Amino acid sequence: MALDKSTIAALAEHLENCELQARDTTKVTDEHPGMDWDDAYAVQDEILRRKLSRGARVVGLKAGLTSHAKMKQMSVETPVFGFLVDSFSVAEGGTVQIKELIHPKVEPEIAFVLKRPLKGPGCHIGAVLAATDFVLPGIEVIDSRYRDFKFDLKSVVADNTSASRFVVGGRAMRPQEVDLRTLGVVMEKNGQMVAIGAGAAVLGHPAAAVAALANHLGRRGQEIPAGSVVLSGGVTEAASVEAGDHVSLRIQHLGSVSLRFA
Ligand code: OOG
Ligand code: MG
Repeated sequence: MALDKSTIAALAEHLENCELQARDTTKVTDEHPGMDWDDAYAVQDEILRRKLSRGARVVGLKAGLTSHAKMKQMSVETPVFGFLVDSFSVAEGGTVQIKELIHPKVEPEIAFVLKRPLKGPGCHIGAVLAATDFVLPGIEVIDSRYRDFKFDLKSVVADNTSASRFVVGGRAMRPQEVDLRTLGVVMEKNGQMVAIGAGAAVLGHPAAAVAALANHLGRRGQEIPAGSVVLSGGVTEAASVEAGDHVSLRIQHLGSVSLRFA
């Protein structure tokens, strides 16, 4: 660790306030270029601790930057991991208030719900499929707290990987019943297609993103708890949204899920 405890606490407070007050900021590494990976995750952990102390509940976890489209869009090369709390969750067909957010974007994702915990190291696609109860479509609303969505990996990790809102729904299917690599993914905004892809865009197989998350947590002595919803990462580039937009995601065999922005 390169940063001391009080610096980490101050950064977490600042980033969380930006989230809660919908204001943007410069990226953390501008002021703290020496920040290392442990510092970045420590800031994220401290944001979680602040939320838990106010009564939030963790409902899931997310992997991000797991497709080449996303890595290219954000000019980075490795996946990142974050948490999802109950206040991020939007009801199927629900409405997100744009004024609560800075510059939201939506991305189509395949969500996993686990029936058994998953622990790394050594977690692999087979273990993920065996521990998964079902998969279903999910739209993640990301909202980087950094100006113009410009960041490096450590800054985005500190910012809980831009996590903001998410919705899951559609038809839950056992992972054995579908080929997650060839599942077609179509996202529409106001009835116009804005993104198409297939499951394999996520690390060759979306379960590989869940395995990477379990391995990441395993290095820190943690696991993915049973019952967690895990967002495996945007299949395509994210699309900007504004008030009045209606976004729907259809995934082959898994039905559709939608949300609206007001
Ligand atoms: C980082 C979060 C990326 C995904 O699914 O790739 C992410 C960002 O692009 O702001 O959630
Ligand atoms: Mg995402």
